[in-house]
Amino acid sequence: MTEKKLELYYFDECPYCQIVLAALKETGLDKKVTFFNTRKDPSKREKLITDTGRGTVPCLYIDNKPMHESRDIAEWLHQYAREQARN
Ligand SMILES: N[C@@H](CCC(=O)N[C@@H](CS)C(=O)NCC(=O)O)C(=O)O
Repeated sequence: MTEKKLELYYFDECPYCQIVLAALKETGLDKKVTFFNTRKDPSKREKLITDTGRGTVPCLYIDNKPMHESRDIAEWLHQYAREQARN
């Protein structure tokens, strides 16, 4: 299975982002993700709103397709890590 491009829009103070950051660490996928801090770089928040109509984080772009909701993202990360481990 080919690797997907993963980009996380987040900021540290957000508890929902911490759920996703924990999942990234648990799966080791933190080394595969490009991080964009929307508080440090407001242009990324603008991009998020343009792309999705929502400025909330976390948002994980999977091959340029945005996914919101921390629990959905964490679940997807665990599933993806399992698939990657099988190959
Ligand atoms: N249900 C969402 C909640 C996300 C959320 O409310 N994030 C807050 C930060 S903790 C946010 O982005 N608020 C808008 C803002 O700060 O601009 C999830 O679980 O991911």
